[in-house]
Amino acid sequence: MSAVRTLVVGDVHGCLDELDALLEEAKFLPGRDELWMVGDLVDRGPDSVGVVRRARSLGARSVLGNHEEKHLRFRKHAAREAADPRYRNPMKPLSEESRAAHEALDEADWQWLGGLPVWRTLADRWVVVHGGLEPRWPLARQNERLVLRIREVDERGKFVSSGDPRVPVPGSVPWASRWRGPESVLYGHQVHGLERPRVDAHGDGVECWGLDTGCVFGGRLTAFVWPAGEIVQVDAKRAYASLETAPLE
Ligand SMILES: [Mn+2]
Repeated sequence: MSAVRTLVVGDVHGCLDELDALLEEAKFLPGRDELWMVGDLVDRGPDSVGVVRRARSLGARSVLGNHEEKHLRFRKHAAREAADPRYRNPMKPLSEESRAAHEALDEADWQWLGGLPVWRTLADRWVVVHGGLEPRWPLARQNERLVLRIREVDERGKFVSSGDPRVPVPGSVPWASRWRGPESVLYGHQVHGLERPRVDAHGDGVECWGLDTGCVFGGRLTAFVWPAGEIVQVDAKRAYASLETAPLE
């Protein structure tokens, strides 16, 4: 029997068939191996609820993605609206598919989603977080909402955004290119490419691996395998959404 491994899986976005194929490709063995996820299990793809249920049944440890956070926030507003007819949910309505998944999640699913942490640490070296970390602050001072959504930073390592993820602020760079540790980071959220994960390595043992290789956009689903530091991937069966036109947050 081989040693205990932890698989850290990139953004699944409802791609249940690909998640199952990836676990098979990695010869994942429940009870021996651990399954970790970088968040955004839901939305855009064909079976968000199925992915949540699979994650739960395998005892997966995920961090919170911005899509889970949005569903949880929507649910809180909806509950308040139901209790108080004068209250208006300030959020935009969910898309039709998001709404269908939202309504199909059961109480145990919501409990599980509501308990997801914003980051986890793996083996005293790696931080697993959905979006990333703001390089101007140490881990302990990160903003918990921002780390779900960060993509680009300015020259001082401060979060910047044009409001449209497809339009970078002039002079901005991916946060991972400025992060100097001491933690190494495994993250998702930003599709840097549809094939290989993005790796930023600074020569001092600090590495950032971007594991979202756009499965839902017809790319690949990627797992980082700890402690070997290897990558396992499967191809998407098809593109379920368009990287050019899907609303990004
Ligand atoms: Mn995301």
